[in-house]
Amino acid sequence: MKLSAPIRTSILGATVAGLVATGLLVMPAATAAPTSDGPSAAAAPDIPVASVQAHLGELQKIAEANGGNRAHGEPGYKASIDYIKGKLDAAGFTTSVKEFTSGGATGYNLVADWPGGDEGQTLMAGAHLDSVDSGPGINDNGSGSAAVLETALAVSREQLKPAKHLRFAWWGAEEQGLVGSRNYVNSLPDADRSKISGYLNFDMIGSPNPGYFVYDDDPAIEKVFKDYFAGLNVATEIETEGDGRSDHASFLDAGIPVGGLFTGAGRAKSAEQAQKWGGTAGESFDKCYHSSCDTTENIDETALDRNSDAIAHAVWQLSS
Ligand code: DTR
Ligand code: CA
Ligand code: ZN
Ligand code: ZN
Repeated sequence: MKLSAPIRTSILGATVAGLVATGLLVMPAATAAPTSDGPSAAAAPDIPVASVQAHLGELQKIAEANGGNRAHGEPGYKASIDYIKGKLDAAGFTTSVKEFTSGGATGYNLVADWPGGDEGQTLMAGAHLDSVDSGPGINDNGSGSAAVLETALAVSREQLKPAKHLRFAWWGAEEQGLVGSRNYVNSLPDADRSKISGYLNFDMIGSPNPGYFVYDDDPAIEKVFKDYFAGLNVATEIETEGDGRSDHASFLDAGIPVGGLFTGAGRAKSAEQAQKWGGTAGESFDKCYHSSCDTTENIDETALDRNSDAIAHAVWQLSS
């Protein structure tokens, strides 16, 4: 007797269920579709530290050609913006320069969007581009600015097509009190603010007597960085100096998950830290912090290289 298909299916289903229940038939475990940020995430390319250092050399030249600094309100800052923007425009980014006023002077934020990805989930990475008045600000914060730039250029070289939308930013007037980044976050409509899945901040990542500090504001982002350095067998510590001390605070205060890296400023490296990281105990992580000697000579190449590669790793993984 020809059974109708639904009846055939239900008998077969019952038989299979019975066999499974008795252990006579083992079904393969259902495998969840690989999550977008699981092992399937493509690995980030190496960021050539020589390229990052070349950007630092250009920022040094800009300071030398503009009164010795790249500070808010000074010509060296706008020249820095123009340098970074030129590289991004040539690499296919959609860039915009947003003006603001602070202390009676015009400031500028540079925002660069990589076309594509889900704009409802935008991953941001940024760094402040301004220096203090007293010097060229190569570690503080040419280092973060150049590493974020070179990571963005790597996205272009690889023609990355991440699931999330990628946005990079260079902030003005951080040294005046996070003015540029606060202006950016405050000017975002709530709907746009809620689309930012995370903000990664990089302020001083090449200190000459470096520590390896990871922001601990968001556990998931923190883990990405900590696991990366663990893979290099480089110990890390939680960044404790910076609550409110850099541009991530502007995003954190708006409820956006943040993370980032830091190699230390004016505090002295302890004996224990020197034991695990090398360098000089009892000396500042950056003895030229906010000084005229914060030049291209004020950079530890290994720290700059490791942190640049960590930035690329996090951008690739958190946007996949
Ligand atoms: N305020 C930053 C330097 C700084 C001091 N502590 C931290 C912690 C995390 C990031 C940055 C900093 C500046 O002078 O730009
Ligand atoms: Ca590298
Ligand atoms: Zn500073
Ligand atoms: Zn800084």
